[in-house]
Formats: sequence, C-alpha cells, structure tokens
Amino acid sequence: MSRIETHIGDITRLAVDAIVNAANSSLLGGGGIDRAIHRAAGPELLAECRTLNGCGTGNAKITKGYRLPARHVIHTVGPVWKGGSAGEADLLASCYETSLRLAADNDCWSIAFPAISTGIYGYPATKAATVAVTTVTRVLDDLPDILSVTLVAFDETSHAHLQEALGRKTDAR
Ligand code: AR6
Repeated sequence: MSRIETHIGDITRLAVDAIVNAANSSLLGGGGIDRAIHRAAGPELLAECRTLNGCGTGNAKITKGYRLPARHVIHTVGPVWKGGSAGEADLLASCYETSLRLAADNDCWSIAFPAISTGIYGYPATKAATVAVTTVTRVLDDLPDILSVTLVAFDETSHAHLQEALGRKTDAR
C-alpha cells in the first residue's frame, strides 16, 4: 500500500507526528498557512521560533507543536516563483526532502505537508504538485520507517493537481 495519501482541509487540525509549515526565512510568522499554524499553536511557538535564527530557502527547522494536535512543526522555506529558471524546482524539492529527513531524525513517522510555495510565493500549483509527489516518492524509498505522508490541499483544485501527479507516478511504474 502507498505511504502517500492526500487530504483536503486545514492542516492545523491533523493529529500527525509533524505538520510542515510554509514559512519565510525569518521564521517569525507571516500570512497564509504560517499565520494559521501560529494562531492554532499559541504564542509559545513564536517564542521557540525566535531562538532558531531563521532558515534558508530549501532548508527546514523543527519545533514543538504546542497547542496543535501535531507533536511537532517542521518549518521550511519554499522558493518565491520567479519564472522557473532560478532553481525553483530544486529548492522546492529540497524543502520536501530536508523536511522528511528532519522528521525521521526526530522520530516523526507520520507527516503532513501543505502545497509549499503555491500561495503567496506564487509557484504554479500543477508544477508544485509534480515536485511534491516525485520528491516524496524518491525520498521515502530511503526512509522505510516513515509510515505516512499526507499531502494536504486547501481546496478541490489543488487536490485535483495532487491526484493527477500521483496518477502519473502510478502510470509510470
Ligand atoms: N491548511 C492547509 N493548507 C493551507 C492552509 C491551511 N490552514 N492555509 C493555506 N494553505 P502560503 P507560500 C495553502 O501562501 O506560498 C507566509 O506569509 C494555500 O492555499 O501560506 O509558501 C509565509 O510567512 C497554499 O496552497 O505559503 C511566507 O512569507 C499553500 O497552503 C509566505 O507566506 C501555501 O500558501 C510563504 O508563501
């Protein structure tokens, strides 16, 4: 059975070992999902983030989940879309790969990802879904202990992009 599943809805409600936040390099909060996660986790999350000295694009850092049902939050910084020839795909893939490895290093065996970079950062949703699915599939081969990766879409359209990307992966096998 596949360890990759999809879900439509609010990532802050998921009771998994770690949810991933699409943050910015300050790690001090912002709009979109970042705001939703900080609001649901409570002020202790921002206090811990202040100790982390930010995070580079494509990298990830882990904190506790505080008032969230998830035990941990993995904060990653996606690339801003600049047309596609500024290394965006590699940086986005690095967000997924670094977050998964960090999860495994911290005994997080169920992880939920949002569609990193596809909101305020402007990454085209179809292309981002392909990067998410291909990267998670590749990295999971190397991390047999991870039990489930949930790719979370906030609406039906994003969900359709994920399903399409997962379908292409199945066809190719
Ligand atoms: N649950 C699941 N998905 C969500 C939720 C939610 N509660 N809220 C939004 N999304 P964005 P980015 C989806 O803009 O593009 C922040 O200010 C949303 O529909 O949150 O990586 C940071 O601080 C979209 O598909 O993140 C950075 O400055 C996806 O999550 C900047 O935005 C990502 O949208 C990061 O931009």
